Amino acid sequence: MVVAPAPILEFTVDKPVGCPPHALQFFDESVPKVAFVLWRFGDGTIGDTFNDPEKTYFEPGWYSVTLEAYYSDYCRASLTKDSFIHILVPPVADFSFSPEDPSNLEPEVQFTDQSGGEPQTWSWTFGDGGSGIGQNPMHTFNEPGVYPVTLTVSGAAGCEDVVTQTVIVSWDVRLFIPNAFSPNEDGVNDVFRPSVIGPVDDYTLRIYDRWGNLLFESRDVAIGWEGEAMNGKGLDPAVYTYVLSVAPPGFDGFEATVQTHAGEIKLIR
Ligand SMILES: [Ca+2]
Repeated sequence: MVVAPAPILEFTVDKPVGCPPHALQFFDESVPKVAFVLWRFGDGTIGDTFNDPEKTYFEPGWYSVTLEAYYSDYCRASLTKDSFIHILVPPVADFSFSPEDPSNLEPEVQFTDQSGGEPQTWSWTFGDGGSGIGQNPMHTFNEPGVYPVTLTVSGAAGCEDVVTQTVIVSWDVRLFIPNAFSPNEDGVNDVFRPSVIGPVDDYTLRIYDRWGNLLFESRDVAIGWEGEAMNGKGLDPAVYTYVLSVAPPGFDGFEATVQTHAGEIKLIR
């Protein structure tokens, strides 16, 4: 029996550090190369018969790699490189934002990074054509709509993660409703007219007396109650009831939320 001399085992790898899933290639640099080899990749998997195997690691960690060469009939040589492959822990992208229900009245949104791991850079797109960098950017949405906001974080060795959340910016209206007025034609506070800030798609103001009789109705923001009944007769000083219903426009398929307010209005002469 002729016993071949033991090969001098050696191997290298093209990319020893990476993010999962990390694909790399080992190179058998042994002299002489042995036809039958076994690779132990350190994650429980093995490869055989290939001198230069490709391999993908899926989990973060350090991996020791062993090359075993079977030469002659019963001879085996092996080389282990400890902690040869390093698969990094990628960051996990996440964020919150405030207010959670922005509107035309509150269009500035503060975004706050909540990512896990150790991101080193942050890249944002706000879904309206705007973009930003930095960990906690502020963004102003110029009009109501449904915006997909995407945060991309990257950590060591370029490990990246991406998350998208939807920000809904709605139309909103703010109302200021007086509780008294004096329709005595002195030019001061002669009309009961709630003031409305923001766009209005639908508006109804109704005034009732204490018996529930309708005294006045307006469907125009600009037209208020001058303290008269339906027949134009001036009413006596008393407390009356108003019911006000205001709806901002819908947008992107969203129905607007109708605001309804009821209360008392004191008529003073
Ligand atoms: Ca007055």
